[in-house]
Amino acid sequence: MEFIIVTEQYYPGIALIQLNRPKELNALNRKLMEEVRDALQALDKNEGVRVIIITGNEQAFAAGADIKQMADKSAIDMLLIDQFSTWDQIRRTKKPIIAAVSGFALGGGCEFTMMCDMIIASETAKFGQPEIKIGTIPGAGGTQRLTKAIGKAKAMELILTGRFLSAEEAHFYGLVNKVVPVEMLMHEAVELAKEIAQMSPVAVQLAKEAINRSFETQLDEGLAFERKNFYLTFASADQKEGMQAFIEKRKPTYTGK
Ligand code: DAK
Repeated sequence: MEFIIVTEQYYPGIALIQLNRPKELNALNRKLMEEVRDALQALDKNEGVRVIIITGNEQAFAAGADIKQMADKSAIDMLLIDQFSTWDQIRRTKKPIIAAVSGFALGGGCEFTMMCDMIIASETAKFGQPEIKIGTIPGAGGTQRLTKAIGKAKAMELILTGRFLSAEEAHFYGLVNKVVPVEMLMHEAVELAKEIAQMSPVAVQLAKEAINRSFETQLDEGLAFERKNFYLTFASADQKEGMQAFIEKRKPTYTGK
């Protein structure tokens, strides 16, 4: 491994992957991402590992995909390189992944943290999708996952301006689980991992799978489901009572029928 450091038993049952290209702020070149994919596949098969933590260093989790590696590529080059297959493998990891983030998590770095299952951030963490500033847009799920995580208005603002979100704001908007002082980052990530590691690994895997499923339902499907339930309320006595009470300017009496 050239660009990552893997510690299989960082703590009993807990593996650690550290992104290790510090001079380039852990810019995610293709080799680094392939190494991450290979490490995750091996850890997924390793029965001694229950939870995986991925971290960077104090300056950066990752400042994005490697711009220097992409700059002169054509659309067809990008298509043929097909980095998506590597990134897709990462999100197929069955075991829970906690991202422990300090410093920059930008562009592909931010998208990488969102492909993890939970995020513990240090007070110095900065999240953002600044691709717009270099003439492109997020390519590894940023427009979808960030929008789902923090809502349309804020995601629009971040993606269209390239502004960063502080750790505090990221917590406020629900992007991260917890914000801690830098020196507590790994401790906090391990505490969370330890708790999960005590649970049935089968149940943890199935729960992770089920939660991720909720992101795969299309809006149309969700709206159709909502609509059927909306119609169904019109089969209830309570809907009749509620609307009649409104018209008669009185308090409704519901029977639950
Ligand atoms: N790529 C390559 N090198 C980078 C880099 C990056 N994303 N970010 C930083 N570096 C390098 C800098 O070039 C510099 O190298 P030297 O000049 O020393 O050789 C070194 O790291 C230190 O950076 P700075 O000197 O710029 O440090 P500062 O503290 O002044 O600034 C910064 C820190 C994070 C604000 C700044 O470095 C910055 O703006 N970086 C770029 C952030 C960015 O635009 N990120 C988005 C990149 S586009 C896909 C998957 C993913 C993606 C696309 C497709 N597929 C699966 C197909 C994702 C795309 C992106 O992420």
